[in-house]
Amino acid sequence: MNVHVLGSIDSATIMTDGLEIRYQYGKVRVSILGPRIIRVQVTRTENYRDQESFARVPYNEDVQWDAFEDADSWTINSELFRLEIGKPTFSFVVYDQEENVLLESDKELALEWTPDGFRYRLKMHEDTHFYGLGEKTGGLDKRGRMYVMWNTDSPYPSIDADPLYQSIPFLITMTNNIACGLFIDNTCLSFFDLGHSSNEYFLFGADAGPLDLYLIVGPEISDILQAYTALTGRPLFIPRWALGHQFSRWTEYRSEMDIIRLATEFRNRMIPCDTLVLDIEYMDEYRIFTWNRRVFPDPHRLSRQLSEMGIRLMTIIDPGVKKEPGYFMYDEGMAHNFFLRNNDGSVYVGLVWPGETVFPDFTRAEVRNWFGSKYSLLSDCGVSNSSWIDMNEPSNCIYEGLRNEYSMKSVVDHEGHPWESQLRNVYGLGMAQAVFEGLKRVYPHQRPFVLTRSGFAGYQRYAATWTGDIHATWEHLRLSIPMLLNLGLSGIPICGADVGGFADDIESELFIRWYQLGSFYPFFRNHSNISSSLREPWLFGDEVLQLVRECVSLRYTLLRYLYSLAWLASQTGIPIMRPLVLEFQNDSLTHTVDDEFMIGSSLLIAPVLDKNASSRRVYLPACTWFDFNNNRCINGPAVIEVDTNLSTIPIYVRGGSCIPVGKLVQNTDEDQGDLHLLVYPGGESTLLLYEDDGISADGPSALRTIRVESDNNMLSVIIGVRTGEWHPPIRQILVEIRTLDHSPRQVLLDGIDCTRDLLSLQGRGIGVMMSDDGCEHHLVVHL
Ligand code: MIG
Repeated sequence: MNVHVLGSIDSATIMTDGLEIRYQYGKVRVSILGPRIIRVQVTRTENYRDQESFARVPYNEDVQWDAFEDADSWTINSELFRLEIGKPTFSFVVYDQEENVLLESDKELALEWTPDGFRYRLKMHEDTHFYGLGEKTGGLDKRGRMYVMWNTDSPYPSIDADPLYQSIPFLITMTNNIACGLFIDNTCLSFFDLGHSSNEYFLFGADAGPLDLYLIVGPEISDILQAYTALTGRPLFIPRWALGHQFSRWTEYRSEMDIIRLATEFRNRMIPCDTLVLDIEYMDEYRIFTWNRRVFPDPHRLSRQLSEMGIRLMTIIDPGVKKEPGYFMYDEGMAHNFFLRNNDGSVYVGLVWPGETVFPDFTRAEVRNWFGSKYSLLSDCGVSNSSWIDMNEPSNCIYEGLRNEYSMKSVVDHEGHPWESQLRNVYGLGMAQAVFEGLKRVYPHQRPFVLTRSGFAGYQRYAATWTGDIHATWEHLRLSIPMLLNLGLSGIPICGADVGGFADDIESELFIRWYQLGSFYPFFRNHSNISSSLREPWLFGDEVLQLVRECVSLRYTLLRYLYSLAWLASQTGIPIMRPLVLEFQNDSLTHTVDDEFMIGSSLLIAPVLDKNASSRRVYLPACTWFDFNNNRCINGPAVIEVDTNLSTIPIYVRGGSCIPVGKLVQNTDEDQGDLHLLVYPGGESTLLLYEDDGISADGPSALRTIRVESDNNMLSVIIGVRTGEWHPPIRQILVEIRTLDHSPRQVLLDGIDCTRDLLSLQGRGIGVMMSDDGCEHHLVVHL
């Protein structure tokens, strides 16, 4: 027993929000922050933290609890949990009120100090699964692996590369179907050994910095996500256009006509598209906030022409500023002392695209304000209210074959403390904040869209993300699913991977499979490397073009559903793209499924991930399912083998669902016409339909609840009253009840028999039309 860790107990005090225990060599503070959130801080010095948290937002919820002491433990009891603290080594056990153990530290050696940091050891059971940790390689379940949090540019990452671009030290554990969250609010290099070096324990720790833990009590994963995003901030609500299809490529543009031509192709070929994205070559020798005027003499004309075609322009911005007297960013930053400095007082100079580069210190509010205000230069050129921010790990020294990062060990923060160990991991978060807030000042009444490569826990407040420079391989296609699912389980609901893969050439079969999967990524962008084969969908032949058109079009018809889910994510932290375990937590067969996923609660997507596949296996959890493509009913739980050809995207609808769809449009600003509700029997559900103008930050919105209930004899749809001040254009509601293989006995709309007015929808089922007058409507179908 390692009694020297904290030593003997001096005193213990019960405070208004918890407990403080003073040991011979340190002290511990346990605070009950909310019904599900326990904060545990341990220190061997006077202060629990030297710095405010970068991840947190203010949070405090009332909670009733009481504490008891006996010879060698304390017990804190509240409505949702019981926490037992072992005195001698500061071990702890978290129970739910049914006596299930959620988390249990080792009794003998829970905490260990390392030279400047700590490690904590917790018990792992046979049935323990691990989720979260943000953007990581590996499967959905992280068990058996070891991960490090250290923001790193990882050009062309291998299939199990670690660390990657961002750090989210937030873990969800689940044992016997009961989940618990663990957030380590420490920005230094941290690690998670999840059964990599032991079969009985998992460990986490950090090289330096505070031991500041949050334990988040389940039992549901969704409870934990709501609490975690209450603590670290709800995800930004992106504008609707950001859910549209985007096309991007790192390439040397020859003239603005290259961009106009792309837009024209998308329109002529009827592939819906919302946004074209310019990568670093649009700048004047990589000077941020400038244009290469030889190629783009009049960016405003370009953006105007695009906007006439219903396409927005988005541009990349890197953090690094070219070191060049006379360049306004450099001169202004130098004049105000905005750049990171070395311990000898000189400005730190790195090597990035512009050559010698200096780095704004985004931890300072005045630097964020300055940087953010530069977005008026882009808005003046008609660039949309958005920014793609890259290289903000920060990436440094691209000339050393991209692999050798320059050390930034000599850098100190504004107060002279070492920067790299404490602040490297929040560089991307700070940049995202600067950009988000800058855009909000430039466009005060609109919601910005920021896409960042790097970040730390909490960056969901400011930005969406993509998974960096993955390869155009079948392995990376498959890997993108667990990566995005775990980002979603880490508070980042808006995420995607480069459709078509960033690096390498691509064959047409992989390309179409990637589009079919990518159509369901929350963030949906085709992007590729300067040296990869071209990715324009029309370069792969007519068949591929047609298939790309089909899956992109399907996404656009589902836009109302996706948009409501994006709104829901911004209110709750519950992701759009969900692992099956989030929806069916009690079904142990879902716990490791990561080649299928749900979109919301209603759609299960099982994309084809193998070359030359003529079928694929699909697991359908316990409920009624309908094949979206042919309405065939399948009763789960079931493992089915579904035949596939190049055009197949296996999609299953959960029985009892209502999916709001709309007319196919070519960009998301177009009106989608009548509100078309696809309703399925075989279960029940409640849908929250959110609508607004798609872009306003403070404009009117409308919300309605649509409730479906059904049994063998009856199906009812209750369309709740529309609340809020947003009004749709005059339109009808079409309720389409799919899958009915016979005419219903009777159909009542608001109590009136309308059996004879049913629309027959060419073998797809029946339809009922009503006016969308904002009032409540009841539809009852007697089968
Ligand atoms: O060192 O801006 O991940 O999406 O195209 C490469 C050029 C810098 C890395 C990004 C990638 C982008 C590329 N950037």
